[in-house]
Amino acid sequence: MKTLPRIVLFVAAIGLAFPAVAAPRAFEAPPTLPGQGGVVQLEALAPTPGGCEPQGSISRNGPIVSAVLNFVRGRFFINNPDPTDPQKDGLDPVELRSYGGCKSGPAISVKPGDTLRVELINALEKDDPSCSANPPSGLGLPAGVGCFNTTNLHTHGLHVSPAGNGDNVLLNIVPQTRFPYEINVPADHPAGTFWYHAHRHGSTAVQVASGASGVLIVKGDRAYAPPTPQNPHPVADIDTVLHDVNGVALKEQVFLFQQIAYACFANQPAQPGGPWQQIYTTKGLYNANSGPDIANAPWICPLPSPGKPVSRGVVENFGLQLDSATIWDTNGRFTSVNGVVQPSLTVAAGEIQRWRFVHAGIHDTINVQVVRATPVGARNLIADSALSGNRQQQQGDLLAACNATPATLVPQFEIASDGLTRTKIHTIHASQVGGVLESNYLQPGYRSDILVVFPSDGDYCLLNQAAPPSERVSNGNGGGQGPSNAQLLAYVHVRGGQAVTGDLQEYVGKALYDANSQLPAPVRTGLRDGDLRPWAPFEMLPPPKVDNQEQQANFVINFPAFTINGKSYDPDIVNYTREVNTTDDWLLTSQGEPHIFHIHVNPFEVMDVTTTDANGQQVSIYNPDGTCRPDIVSSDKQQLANQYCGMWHVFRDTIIVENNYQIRVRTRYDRYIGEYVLHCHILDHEDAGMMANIAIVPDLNVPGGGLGMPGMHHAVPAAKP
Ligand SMILES: [Cu+2]
Repeated sequence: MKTLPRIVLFVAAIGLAFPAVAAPRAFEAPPTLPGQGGVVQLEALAPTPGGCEPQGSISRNGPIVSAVLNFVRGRFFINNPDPTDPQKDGLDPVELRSYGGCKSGPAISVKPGDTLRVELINALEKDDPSCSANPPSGLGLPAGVGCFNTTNLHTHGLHVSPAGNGDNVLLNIVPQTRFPYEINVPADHPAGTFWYHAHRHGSTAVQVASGASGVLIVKGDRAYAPPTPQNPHPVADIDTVLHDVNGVALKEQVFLFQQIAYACFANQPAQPGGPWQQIYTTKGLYNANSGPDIANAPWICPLPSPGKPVSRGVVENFGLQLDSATIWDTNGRFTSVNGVVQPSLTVAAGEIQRWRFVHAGIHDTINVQVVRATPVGARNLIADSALSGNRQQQQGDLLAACNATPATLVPQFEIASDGLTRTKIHTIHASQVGGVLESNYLQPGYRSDILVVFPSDGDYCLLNQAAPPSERVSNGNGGGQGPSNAQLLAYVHVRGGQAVTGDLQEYVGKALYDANSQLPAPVRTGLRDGDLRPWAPFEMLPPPKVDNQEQQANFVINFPAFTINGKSYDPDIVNYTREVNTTDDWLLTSQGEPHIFHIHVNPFEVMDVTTTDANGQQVSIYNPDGTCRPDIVSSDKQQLANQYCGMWHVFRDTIIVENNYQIRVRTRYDRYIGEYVLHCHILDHEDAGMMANIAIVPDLNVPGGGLGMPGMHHAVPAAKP
């Protein structure tokens, strides 16, 4: 017993001599809401003391799913693999606007035909300087940005009503109030991976960059049924075939990728210009007047000392923390997976899993690759889950250990894009086309469901692969905003199981074939070969009526104006008025730098992507069979086209619009009338004005679009722009 203090001292001395290496962090599924629970009182929702206690509840009564979702300032910790981070155990204390005080929003799961009732409780403080008539100058708020404590809720990708208390993002849920959302998920809604996030114009980017997002899964159990003359395309869910020969469902993992842009401030509320003006970086304090040296330095959270205040990690300064095309690339923060940075996941060899990827970040591309690791030198950093340093510092070790080559790249078999089951499995691999090492290119808002299988024991990296220079946004030619350095998203340790020696695509096909003997022979054989049409909710949209004018959305930054078709967002203007149950073709373009088109309520079909050839002509990047043209994808200048390979006639709700490309999509305003929005899903652009209102009316050929009665003046859509 007497020796104990000396051991403690010895350990403490080691701790001083060598910076502590953060312990590996286990992969965590997203939090879930407690199954039962009373209504939570507003006054009970003070900042959470630490850790994740998903305040709120969820319960089911027949088809009614009732959830209480609390929007609170949560205090918790984000692990930081950088050993120069002086915080205890490498855990940065943060205080962020969050759902339930958790690092990522609770996962919510519903079935087609359910009514999802969400009691959204905004428990943030009424005192909100960003919402005052004269916000503090130091916050650097562009016109229209602010009210960071006002919120609402968007169910991204769901085909539900945008009106009333449905998926209505034109609502203001102010602090210290609650609102009853009622999301009626139609009985014929496709099963898939969707998500929810805050969407109040002006505070969307700050809130989503704080982690105010969660996965929203629609689970389906509709088995394959043969088409009949009365029902030529019966609804069936891919979920019903994703099981093993014993009927046990394939293991699923949710990867909610968040890019939480927290910074620690030398915050002195009384300073001129207002609070939240000085961010700690490795090179000193970063503020609105800093030169590029400090503005591009990684952010740190030092320990406070007398005379040196250090805030918890927060997202409060729009100008410093969000409003830059390169800030996420330089700030040193890590993309987290369900709230954990670089978690470790263990999988058995030969086990097919379904991974649901959700890009819940606000403006940076994630180029997902799965790469087999090779030991480098004496220490196997990947096997030990022991990469350390900030992102830039990890780069060397990561490139050596997880070098992507045709031999190390593990294919991803994509079964659904943006939640919607594809008509054919899309393999992301070392492409036959131009020899490109493909990535699963995820832009903010995208979802991708993949099947993945690891061939043998060993260690693997889930990478956010670096973008080549031609895809960088900063090279003057626009680009995809992929990271300049490869980054590790997660460690995957493959242990046990059965090694797979043959072709992985054949292995997955055979496993699906063997497990689904209930299917008619041609359907079963089709499934083996990647044909998913029986489970795809959409195949083709019939063309619009000939007199329907092509709709356009052209994204341009005319600094400081962020515009669509030359106009910044004006809540008072309906920019597009269209008729329910009709179809339109749309042309999407960007100038200067890429933007990300997202429209609510209805998905769209990607009809074509064209770019300018050497003669100045617009040419399709696709061959007639929908594969990418090798001469276009392999040319140095056109690698951006890779982003669109695999999208031909695919249904999505979000798509990157590269400058120098023309994107043609087709959409049907199915079933729902009401006002909703289309916008850039680079959410700081959206807040700054890159959004437009669209009204879907019953009938374009009658007064008022068929809304309201003659003489009524309060529901008449504005004239077309
Ligand atoms: Cu944009």
